[in-house]
Amino acid sequence: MSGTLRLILGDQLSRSLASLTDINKAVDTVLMVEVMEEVTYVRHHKRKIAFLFSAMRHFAEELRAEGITVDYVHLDDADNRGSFAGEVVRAVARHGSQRLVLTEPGEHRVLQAMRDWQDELGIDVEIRTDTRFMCPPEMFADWADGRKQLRMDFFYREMRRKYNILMEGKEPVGGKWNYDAENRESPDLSLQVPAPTSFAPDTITTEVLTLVEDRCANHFGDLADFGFAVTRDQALAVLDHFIAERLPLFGTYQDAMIADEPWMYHSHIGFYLNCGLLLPAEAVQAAEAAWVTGHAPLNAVEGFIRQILGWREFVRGIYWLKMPSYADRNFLGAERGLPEFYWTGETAMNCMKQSIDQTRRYAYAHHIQRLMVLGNFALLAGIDPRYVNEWYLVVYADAYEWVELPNVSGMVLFADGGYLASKPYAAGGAYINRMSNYCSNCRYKVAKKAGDEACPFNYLYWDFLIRNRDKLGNNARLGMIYRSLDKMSDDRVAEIQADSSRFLATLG
Ligand code: FAD
Ligand code: DLZ
Ligand code: SF4
Repeated sequence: MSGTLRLILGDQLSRSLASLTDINKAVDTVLMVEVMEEVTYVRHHKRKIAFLFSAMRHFAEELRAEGITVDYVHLDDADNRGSFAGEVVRAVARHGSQRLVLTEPGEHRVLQAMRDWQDELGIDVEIRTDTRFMCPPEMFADWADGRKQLRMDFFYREMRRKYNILMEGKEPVGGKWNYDAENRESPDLSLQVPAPTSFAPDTITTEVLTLVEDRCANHFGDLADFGFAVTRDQALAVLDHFIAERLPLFGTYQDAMIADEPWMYHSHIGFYLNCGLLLPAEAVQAAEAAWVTGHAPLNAVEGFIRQILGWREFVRGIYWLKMPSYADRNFLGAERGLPEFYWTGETAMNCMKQSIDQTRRYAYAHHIQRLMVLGNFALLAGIDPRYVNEWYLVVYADAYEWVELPNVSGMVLFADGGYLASKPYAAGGAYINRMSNYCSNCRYKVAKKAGDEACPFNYLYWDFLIRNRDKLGNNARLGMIYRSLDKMSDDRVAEIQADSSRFLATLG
């Protein structure tokens, strides 16, 4: 009798994955497939593809070393049908399988397809819950039930209590749930930021880099100096180095941006959490332990834990609760195309240029670059959420729809009308100037409000509020800002609109 076939996707590289726990090494087969459909349904960044293929190939080797049979289909294999479904059909025939075990995927699109496989394949298909997350979708749905708006802060408190993280009995350690008042310092240009943890490509990675250069030549992004972790041991080393070297200053400089310094005091573990090489619980526990031993202060540790136990689980909860309609939300009716410079970096706005160039080189930008520079511009300029979502899904090596979509449509673009965020994260140039050194080397003048030399974020900010008054005017958190707008003279409003029209017309 043939054993069970167990399909492992590129973002399921965890030995503790639900579909691997009961594997029978004597008869079962693990199936892993590199397929063009996943590479091109959006044309992912070259570095992201290379990272994932190398991590998949290393994971397959590790399973084999354990005595597990792995059927690994390479992108260039002659009969590769190019899709999950096509490769599953071939594998079922190859192995004479009567049973296929899966773990639920990270994207609604793939889950829908998997649900049809039972009928299409005529064999028993079992889809298991992904137990690697700390908040199962049902628990999130219970928490969200009856709430008109969802607020991460309240969800996060529940998670702290549930997992007893940074708690003293029923109270948060230190008496506060959130220490952001001590975080978010402006950048200190004399900082000696530690170098990122990086690994020289081995034979497997070198082969993959050649494959990606060859097959994905017209995709966005660079492959030079590839240094991602591609095994669990390497990913654990990234986490260890973060805890040892960066965590103590994580909170303080969480929002700071310095030209040519992409990595700052962030952890750079999103790539590994999202493909399964690291688990969220172990990152949370490592950070908590650093506080217990006195290695890192509470403001840093709490801030870091909130990102993983709070934000990461929160956005995933929203994704599964609201899909598929969430992907179509466009509350502000934004219709503009994506400016070409999001791909080329050719713009005189230095903050945008720095963030895009770095994204092209590393498939990475930290949260504030994604939110307050690249996202803020897309919001102010009124770019259609479909294009913005596609761009973010393509360009970051940690991007999968479950985490990318709520961040972009909910947090950045307010496309869900305020379900995830209580107000749009819109800001003028002063915020970027306060949190970075970008403005000192820009063709535009951040202190100027009007005219050709003025920072575009300054007039676009007000233009955005004027344009969307019918949708945002009643938002209590924007009341003061709209009152300031009301005090502006008609001439000033006309000037803002003229500057904005002139600038937006240049975007094509
Ligand atoms: P750190 O700053 O060190 O944070 C630690 C971890 O916390 C991250 O690795 C991540 O797992 C988690 N985290 C932090 N913020 C968030 C958040 N808002 N949502 C979910 N998890 C969070 N994160 C992704 O993992 N994939 C994405 O596709 C993605 N797209 C984003 C798009 C936009 C517009 C914005 C504003 C944010 C996005 N984020 C995304 C969240 C965040 O920017 C990244 O998780 C973070 O920059 C990854 O770098 P890091 O590992 O150094 O994170
Ligand atoms: C992102 C990605 C890419 C580029 N290629 C593959 C692949 O060839 N095989 C695979 O199993 N997974 C790949 N992935 C990750 C999938 O897109 C991801 O598993 C689904 O989107 C579900 O989250
Ligand atoms: Fe960006 Fe404006 Fe500063 Fe230039 S002046 S870097 S456009 S915020």
